[in-house]
Amino acid sequence: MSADVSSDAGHDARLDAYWMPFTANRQFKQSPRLLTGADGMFFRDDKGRDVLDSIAGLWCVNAGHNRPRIVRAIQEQAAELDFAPPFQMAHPKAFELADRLAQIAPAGLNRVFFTNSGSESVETALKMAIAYHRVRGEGARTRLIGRERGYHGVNFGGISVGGMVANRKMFGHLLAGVDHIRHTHDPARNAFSIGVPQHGAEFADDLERLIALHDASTIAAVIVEPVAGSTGVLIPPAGYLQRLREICDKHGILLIFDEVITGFGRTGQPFAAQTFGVTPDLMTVAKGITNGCVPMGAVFAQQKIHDAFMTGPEHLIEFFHGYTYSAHPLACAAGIATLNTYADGDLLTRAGRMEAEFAQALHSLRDEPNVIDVRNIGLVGGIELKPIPGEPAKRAFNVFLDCWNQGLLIRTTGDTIALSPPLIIESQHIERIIATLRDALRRAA
Ligand code: PXG
Ligand code: PLP
Repeated sequence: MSADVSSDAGHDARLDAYWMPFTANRQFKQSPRLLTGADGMFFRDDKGRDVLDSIAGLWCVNAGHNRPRIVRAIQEQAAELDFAPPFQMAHPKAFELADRLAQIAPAGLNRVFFTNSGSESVETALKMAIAYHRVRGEGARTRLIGRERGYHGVNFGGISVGGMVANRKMFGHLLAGVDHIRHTHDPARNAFSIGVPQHGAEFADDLERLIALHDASTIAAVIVEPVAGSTGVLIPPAGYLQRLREICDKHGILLIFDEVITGFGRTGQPFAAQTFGVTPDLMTVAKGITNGCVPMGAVFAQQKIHDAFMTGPEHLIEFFHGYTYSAHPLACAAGIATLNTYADGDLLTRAGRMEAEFAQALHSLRDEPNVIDVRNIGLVGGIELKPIPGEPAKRAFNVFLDCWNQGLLIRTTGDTIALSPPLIIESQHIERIIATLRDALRRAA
């Protein structure tokens, strides 16, 4: 863009109209970072530089960028059937994709409801949980329990059960009847744990405290991320998820796993439920379901939950919920091609095979300046930095800008660096990520 169109703020005025999501808009527009192409492990920017992608776009491009099979499937679908209404109508690929997804899902999660994002998946799951109890005659179970530091997207249900303060405090009273169990972060006991931290299964007992307060008969569901991503990569302590499952079972409360980030191979199995051996009643996904290529999300439900709705006259709608673009043909075509691509490369279990090497590389940063914790599981890494006094998030943002200038895309949240590379990552990419980060951490000291 030419420099002759400038706004009062001293940047190109043609950047003004786009109000960017979750972005420091003014900082960005002074010095834009524009991506114009991608292939495999790399983005290309508008200056023609190759930028190594250590975050799979935004935790979504799990098979790497611009995979030919997925690209072709989208192109062919667009030319064949652009749109099909999803209410009272369908197209064949919606059934094919749901069936394929059910085959790789954790045990029993064999009913699939399509949405267009993780946020929509969360709203859908919360509504399913409340309605499920109602159709079974337990209509008093309306309360939803989330967890401190949780991220469940940005819609009102999601920020209500979510626990990231900045995402909630601006937006009023949110949903009524929501409470939160405590988070699982315990650096005093668990800092620099390699993989699953050993201490803190008892944090799950906080759910018993809320049950004692509200009574189980008022609680519909508990929603947690198996691994909390957005808040800065918190790995569940050994035994914690099992304990949550047991408490939910004891009290007839549904357990929802939000696997928007952990789904599709991130932790070493197709889903974190399988990695941790704990099966939820409902499971939300998005992102990797189409390798990030076309927006799509889904909710997986245990068959008993689906079947509970299948009562009443057969010509009546059973669940009054859905989106114009649920099971969009382009998304379904991309989803099927994505599952084929994952299968071809054995990608949904590759994070487990790469975990030890990735962990060792990450933890080699522990003695670099201001590193106060390193956390990892599968192909997820978190590096927590000591904040600059009085300027939270600044040190990590400086590291982010430095890495960008060195041709590496990372992600930061607060003062934690989060890494979630495409599952096709090779040793040479790991080495480059760690070397670039090491230099940037030293410069940010
Ligand atoms: N649940 C979880 C667990 C997520 O991680 C969502 C729901 C919402 O998905 P959508 O598709 O509506 O964005 C997410 C999304 C980050 C980051 O930097 C994480 C997400 C989104 C944007 C940034 O950690 N996760
Ligand atoms: N708002 C209005 C006025 C609508 O008519 C619709 C859908 O028909 C929506 C919102 C919801 O849009 P979507 O189904 O894409 O979520």
